[in-house]
Amino acid sequence: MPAVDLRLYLVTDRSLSLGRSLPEVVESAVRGGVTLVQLREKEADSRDFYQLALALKQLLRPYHVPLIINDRLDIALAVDADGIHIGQSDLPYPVVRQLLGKEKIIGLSVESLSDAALANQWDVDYIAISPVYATPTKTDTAPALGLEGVRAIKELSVHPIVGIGGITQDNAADIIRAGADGIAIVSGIMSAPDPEKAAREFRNRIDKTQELYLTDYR
Ligand code: TZP
Ligand code: MG
Repeated sequence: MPAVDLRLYLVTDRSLSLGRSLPEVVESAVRGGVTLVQLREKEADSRDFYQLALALKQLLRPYHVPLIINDRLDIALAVDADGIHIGQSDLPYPVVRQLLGKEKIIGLSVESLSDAALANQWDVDYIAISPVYATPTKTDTAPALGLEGVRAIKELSVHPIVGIGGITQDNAADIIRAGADGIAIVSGIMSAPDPEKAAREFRNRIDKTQELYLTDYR
């Protein structure tokens, strides 16, 4: 299984990019310290999604930042992406693993403690706690799990964990302190006036918190 750096995970949404192109925002964010990028474009048709995926793959290669495709196994295969992110209503994990192979990253959204417990039987590369907080970016979510949910899932899960949903500069450190290995952000970077600066600020908060955390337990 590939090791994956979850510290700052950018999840895209062109509708929130304030008219800027996706490659422009993504490159800026990566310069600021994003460690992983997920192409998640719910309105894109297949051709559009494919072209965007190819463009991001080329853009990210020199930065050694992996490209993850949301949900669309066909697109992940077509562009030889680094991995895929699936949710509880997408293709079942074992099917996706079989089709994509051992070398690719597969992330799975968990919406409850029981989803997280079930995921322990699979060799997923990470789980995403979804959502940590309610967010206008995605309203058809399960109830927010909060910091309590992050702590409880950290306790029971054998997998690396990222939190998603309503994460801002103000609460980012809390999610890491609750046990997450990283945070996944849509609007906090996509809609930032300066995505590079926003990403750098998130990274500083994450890195500082992880350092303190390690010091505490050494
Ligand atoms: N899955 C759960 S919440 C969410 C997704 C894709 C959206 C998170 O967006 P934001 O703007 O970072 O709250
Ligand atoms: Mg999905």
